Amino acid sequence: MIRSLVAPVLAAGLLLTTACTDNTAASGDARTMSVKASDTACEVSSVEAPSGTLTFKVTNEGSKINEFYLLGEDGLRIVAEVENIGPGLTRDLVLSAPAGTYFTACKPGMVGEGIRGDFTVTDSGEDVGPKGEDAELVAEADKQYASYVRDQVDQLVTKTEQFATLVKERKDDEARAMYADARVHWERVETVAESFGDLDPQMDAREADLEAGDEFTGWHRLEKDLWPARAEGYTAMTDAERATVADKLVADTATLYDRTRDMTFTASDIANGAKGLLDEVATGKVTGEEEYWSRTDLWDFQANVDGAKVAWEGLRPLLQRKDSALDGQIEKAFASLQALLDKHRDGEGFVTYDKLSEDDIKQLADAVNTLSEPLSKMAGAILS
Ligand SMILES: [Cu+2]
Repeated sequence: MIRSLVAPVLAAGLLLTTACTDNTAASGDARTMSVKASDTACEVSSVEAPSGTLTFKVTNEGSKINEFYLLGEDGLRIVAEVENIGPGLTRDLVLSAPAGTYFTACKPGMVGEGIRGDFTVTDSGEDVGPKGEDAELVAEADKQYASYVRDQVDQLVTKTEQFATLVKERKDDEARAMYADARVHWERVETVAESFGDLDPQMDAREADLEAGDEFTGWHRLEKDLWPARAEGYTAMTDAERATVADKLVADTATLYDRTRDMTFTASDIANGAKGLLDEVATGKVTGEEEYWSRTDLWDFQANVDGAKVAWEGLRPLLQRKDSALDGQIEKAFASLQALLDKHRDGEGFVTYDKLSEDDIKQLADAVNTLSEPLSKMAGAILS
């Protein structure tokens, strides 16, 4: 779905940037911004910071759930974000940012372009990169995560092509049978896929999140046509409409494939991505909104958790050096969440969302929050 993000590095020039700095006390102030987010405003305490580890302390003073983004120069690429900030809450976004031009954005009510502002990261000239053994551990985590991303997108390409063919040939039973399984590969790397601002709305937008004038394409468009039962007064797609949407999905997936071949990830990217995946679960999957028509939300839920877990596992050697207690907390919370999810397994997959009781949903939501809490501290811990 359309929210969230990791901070993959797109430009070759960014590859040398770093994931780690220190001196939060000494030079920390200039790198710590407070953000007052309300339903109508997004006040960032400074429009500039020196390159290095930045902290945005985002306080939601409004009445709607809010999100905060740092966007790249193109206004599309999500460098890092924190979402699901309830009224009255403060959440930190910690990331390592190279010099460059950015935008800040708050998104009250989690819709629209957001309330944007300019933000500049100046070149501090400091060698803020991880050093010695830390640098080796980050390099190893990057290697692991990048290969995971490539592998998942590889599988996504194959399954999306098969799915698209079934849809076009109107082999609907077979298409329905493979829908959730194909999407797993998208959801495992969802924050990376979403970091390309253009692809996510085309491929994974949910109808409920569209705004006037937006075209409804991608996975969920086809999902609705395959499972129209909850769609009142629905007009089925024609063969031509199906072909257009299916072909576009295949083409967009091919673009995603190309863009993920040479991606590299900083420790900040990986850590914020793990948290972003959990945010995805909290805002879309546990609520049953993601797969409104097919009710296959638990497949996506598991896939987001899988992706977050892989990200954490890659960073563990570093996290254990920095904060082994936090690592232990994360480990425990992953295990509890998984045990709970396992209760809802059915054959190769899961029960559909409508089979969950209110109590089941509450338990799952609590377990997600219990994991989100320490996971949201991981970036800060490893960048310290
Ligand atoms: Cu999604």
